[in-house]
Amino acid sequence: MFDQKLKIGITCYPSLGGSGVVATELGKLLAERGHEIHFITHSIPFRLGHYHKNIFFHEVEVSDYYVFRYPPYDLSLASKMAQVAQMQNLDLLHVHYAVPHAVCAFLAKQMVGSDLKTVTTLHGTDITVLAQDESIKDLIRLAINQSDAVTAVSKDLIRETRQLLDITKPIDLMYNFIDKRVYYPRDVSGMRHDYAAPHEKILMHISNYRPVKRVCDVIDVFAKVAETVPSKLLLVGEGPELSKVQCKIRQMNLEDRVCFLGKQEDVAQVISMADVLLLPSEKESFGLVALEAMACGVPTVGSTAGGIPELVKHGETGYLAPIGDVDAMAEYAKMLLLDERLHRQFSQACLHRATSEFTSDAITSQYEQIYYRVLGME
Ligand code: GMT
Repeated sequence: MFDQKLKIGITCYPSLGGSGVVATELGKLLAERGHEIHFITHSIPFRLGHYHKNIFFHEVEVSDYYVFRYPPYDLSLASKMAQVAQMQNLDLLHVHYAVPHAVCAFLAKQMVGSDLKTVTTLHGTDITVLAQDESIKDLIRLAINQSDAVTAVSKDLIRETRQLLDITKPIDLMYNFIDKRVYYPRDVSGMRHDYAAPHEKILMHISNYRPVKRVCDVIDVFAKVAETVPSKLLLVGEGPELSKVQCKIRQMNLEDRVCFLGKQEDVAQVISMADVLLLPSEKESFGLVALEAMACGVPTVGSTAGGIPELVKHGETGYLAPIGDVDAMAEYAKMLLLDERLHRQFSQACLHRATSEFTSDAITSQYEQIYYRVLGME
């Protein structure tokens, strides 16, 4: 049964974030294995790239009927899911992020019938932030309970889902993964020279600059490191707190030592320039960027928030300190940057851990097993 090819609808946030990246990469990998993948989203997922055999895109169009003060995207999505499921004869819908996608999948299933199975993957703030909101908590609980299978990207997220929503049904652990054909240490010596002198180290932060990322802590850590280590800070990405961060950099007179790279497509190339990745988040269900760094041989210094300790092994592939403890994080970063032998050892451990524990091959197979299970094909 396990080689039976499936027809799978995937819904995610197509234009941003780790959840969109994981959903899109998973879709591509499943298509490579011969499954037929139908993305049902409002725009083409940004990581989809060029043409792929077995991958189809169905655009959700929102009605702008004049009585609607707020165009009802969720209803259009649910209807589109049901239409695509019926027309393409889908076996299942795999939705990433509980709100609104799992709720829409539940509605679609009501329209299509119980032969259509639904799998929900929880990614983080759909639980750690939204499930604390009393106005939608019950809706999230309903969507999770009505899914045929639920997965979450760390043990910590499973624990928090159970605690916040009082969920008792099984939740499968499904870590984020990397494609080792893409994520490996790149030779970026030429690029490094664009940002740092040969004797300078490079610290890097990559995120969407939401408050949960605590990017101001990144600046505080870097300022302490830069007191003793000749170094540069490269900031990658953009988001709501970027101007606050820029202001802090000016106030601390660090403009000459910090470079803004904005959003970058080729993360593996950019991340390979770093000596250390900084991830001091307040909430982080997994921390895909730390895995991407790990696969490129770059250790992470960050916080112990959420699922980060399940990924970054303290004292082996990076160092972790309590949220907000910028002094400890700076000391750890200095240890790695001032001791080449230690850095090489951590870098090797990173490569080993990324390629032994978090490969796309293994994790795609685990998702397939879940699909076969909900379809009764085990
Ligand atoms: O980190 C973000 O702000 C983006 C967010 C998302 O919803 O796309 O990422 C979440 O999902 C990723 C993929 O599973 C995880 O690696 C991130 O840790 C998680 N972010 C948070 O929990 C804050």
